[in-house]
Amino acid sequence: MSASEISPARVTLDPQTGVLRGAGVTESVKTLRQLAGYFRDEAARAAMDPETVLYRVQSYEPQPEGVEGAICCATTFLMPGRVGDEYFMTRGHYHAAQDRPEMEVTVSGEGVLVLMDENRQTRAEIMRPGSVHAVPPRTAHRVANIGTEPLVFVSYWPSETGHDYGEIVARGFSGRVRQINGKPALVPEPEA
Ligand code: M6P
Ligand code: ZN
Repeated sequence: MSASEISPARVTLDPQTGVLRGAGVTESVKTLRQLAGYFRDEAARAAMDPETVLYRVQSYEPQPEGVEGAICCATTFLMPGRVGDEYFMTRGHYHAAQDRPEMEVTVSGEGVLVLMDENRQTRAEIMRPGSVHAVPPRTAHRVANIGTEPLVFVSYWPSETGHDYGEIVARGFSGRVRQINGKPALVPEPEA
């Protein structure tokens, strides 16, 4: 029997910082300019510096989006801050392949995962270092940073999943994470 080489991983995820490195890792940035229309107080958003970075996402997708055959992962670095009384947050989305789930694992910081089902029922889970969150199929998901430091979390989903932002752009979430009397709360959002 001849020994074969044991090779190092081609991609690494730093467990302390969440930083993903290696072949095939891509990065994207979302600024306040790109989140026009997502926050409750659009006038407050428009009055802020449009180049303010809200979040960065480092992704490792072994298959292209929409093509089956892999599990993808991504680290999101979501900055602290607010637009009016609403905490900085990701856009949020449903999945194009609606029966596909996702998982979020918090690395550092303090956040809220907002989950909205097909009937637009919204609930929320606290994100803390080490917390693990199952996003069920057919459930829109968005993350808000309620802390004072960056919120870092790692997401896992099947490569064939795909993102669907249409419904969120059109109708938003039925609840928003806002600072009420100095504390974060999930506040029902009346339909327009
Ligand atoms: C997580 C995952 C990604 C998503 C990112 C930012 O990392 O859910 O798939 O792209 O958050 O969220 P969004 O695309 O909704 O702005
Ligand atoms: Zn998703």
